[in-house]
Amino acid sequence: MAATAKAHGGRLIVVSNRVGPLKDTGRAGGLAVALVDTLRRTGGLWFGWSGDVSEQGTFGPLKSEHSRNVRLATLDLSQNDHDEYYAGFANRMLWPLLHYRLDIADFDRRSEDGYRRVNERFAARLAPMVEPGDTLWVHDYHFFRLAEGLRAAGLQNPIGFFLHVPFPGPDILAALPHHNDLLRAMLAYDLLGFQTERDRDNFVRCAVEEVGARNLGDGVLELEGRRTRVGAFPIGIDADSFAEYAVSPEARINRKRMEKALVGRRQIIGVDRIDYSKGLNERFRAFERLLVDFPEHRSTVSLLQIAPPSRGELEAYSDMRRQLERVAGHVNGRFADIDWTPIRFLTRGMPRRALAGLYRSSRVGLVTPLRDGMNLVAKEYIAAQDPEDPGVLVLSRFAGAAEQLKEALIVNPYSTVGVAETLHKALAMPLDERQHRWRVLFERIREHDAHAFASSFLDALAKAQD
Ligand code: ADQ
Repeated sequence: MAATAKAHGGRLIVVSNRVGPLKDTGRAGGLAVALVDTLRRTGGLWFGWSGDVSEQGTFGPLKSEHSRNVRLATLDLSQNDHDEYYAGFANRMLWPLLHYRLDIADFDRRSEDGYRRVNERFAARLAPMVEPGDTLWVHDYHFFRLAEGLRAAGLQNPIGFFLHVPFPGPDILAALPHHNDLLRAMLAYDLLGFQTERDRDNFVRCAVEEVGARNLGDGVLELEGRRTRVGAFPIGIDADSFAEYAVSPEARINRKRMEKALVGRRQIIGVDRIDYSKGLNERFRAFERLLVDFPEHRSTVSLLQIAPPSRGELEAYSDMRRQLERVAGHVNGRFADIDWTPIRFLTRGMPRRALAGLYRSSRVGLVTPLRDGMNLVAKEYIAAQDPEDPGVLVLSRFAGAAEQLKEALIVNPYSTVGVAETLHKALAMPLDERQHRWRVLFERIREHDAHAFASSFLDALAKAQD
C-alpha cells in the first residue's frame, strides 16, 4: 500500500464529508474506521467538512491539524449549505434513493442547487492544495460532483471515487430529477469504485441507457471521448486487529459482565446505527416470531441490539428510535420473565474493543439490513469469534457483504418467518458445522481486508489514466 502511493510519486489526498477521528473514540462510523488505516500507511491529506456551521461557511479559514504523517484540513458550512447540501440533498434525497427508498426520497430544487454549490466550493478550496503527482481519492455520495469542479479548475491528477452505499439501476435512479446531469458529472472521475458487482453493473446500465455512454468492456466506459474505469472493490476491515481486540482486556471485562448477566443463556447480537436501511423494526419482529414459533427459546435466548442514533438533527431518526423502543417494549411485555429480558436495546456508542468482546460472547450475529452498501458489522462479528467455539452469522441478502460471505446463513430480512426459522437453525447448529463455516468466512475476510481494499483501489486508479 505504501509502496503503491510512493511508486506514483505524490501524496494521497482523501476527500470525504466527515474526516477523522484519527484515534479510536469508539464512535467512528464505517467509513472513518476503514480510512484511518489507509492514510496512516501512505501519509497525506484528508479534506472535508469540519462538522461546524458558521457564517462564513466554505469561505472561512481552512481548519488544519496534524497527527503524525496525516494532515486534516476542513471547512465549515454555512447554515444554508448545511440545510441544502447535507441535510437536504445528501440525506433526504440521495441516501433514500440509493437505498431504493423512493417512497421517502424528498426532492427539492433548492437542495439540489446547494449540493452543486458546495461541491464547487470544496473543489475550489481543494484545487490550490493539490500538487502535480498527487492522487485524489474521493468518498461517497456527498461528492458525486467534486471531480467535475476539480477538472474545471484545470486539475489533471488521477481522481478516483468510491461509493460506500449501494447504486441502484436506471428504474430507480431515473426518479431523481436531473439524474443525467449527475451521471455525466460522475464520469469526470478516472475511476468509479462500487462495493459489489451488482452496484457496478447498475451504474454501467445507468450510464449506457441514460446518458449514452459506450461500454468498451473490461470495465471501461466512454462518453464524448473521455474514458472512465468502473470496478467492484468490496471494502474490508482490519480482520487481524479486530480479532486481537476480541481478546483484549477491555473485551474480556465486557465478556465477563455479559456472561454473568446471561447465566448460561445464549445471545443474539445486532449492532447498527439507527437508520431505516438497517431493518431494525423487521429484526425485532423476527425475534418475536422466533419466540412464538419456537417456544423452546423462551427464557434461553436474548437479543442484544446496540444502536447509536445517527444524524440526530433529522426528526425522522428520533421517531425511529421511539418506534423501536415501543416494539422492544411490546416484545418484552409479552414474553419477559422475572429473570429474563428478551430484547435489550442500548442506544449508545461503544469502544471498539468492548464491542469486539460482545460479538465474541454472542452465539448469533444478526445482520439484516433492507439494503446496505457492504456492512462492516458482519465482518467484525466473524473476526471477533473464538475459533474453538464460533458463533453463526445470519446475513441479509440485501447487504453487499452477502456477495462475499456466502457461507453465512443468508436471509430475506422482509420475511419475519424466514428470519425466525433461520435463527432457530443458527441456534441449533452443531459445533463442527459452525467451525467449518467460520473458518471459510474468516479466511475470506482476512484475504479481502482493509489493506487489500485500499491497495486494489489505488492500483486500479494508478492504471486508470494509462
Ligand atoms: P454504515 O452505514 O455506518 O457505513 P457499517 O458498514 O455497518 O454501516 O459500519 C458501521 C460501523 O460502525 C461498524 O464498524 C460498527 O462497528 C460501528 N458501530 C456501529 N454501532 C456502533 C456502536 N454502538 N458502538 C461502536 N461502534 C459502532 C457505510 C455504509 C455501509 C458500508 C460502510 C463502509 O452504509 O454499507 O459497509 O459505510 O463502506
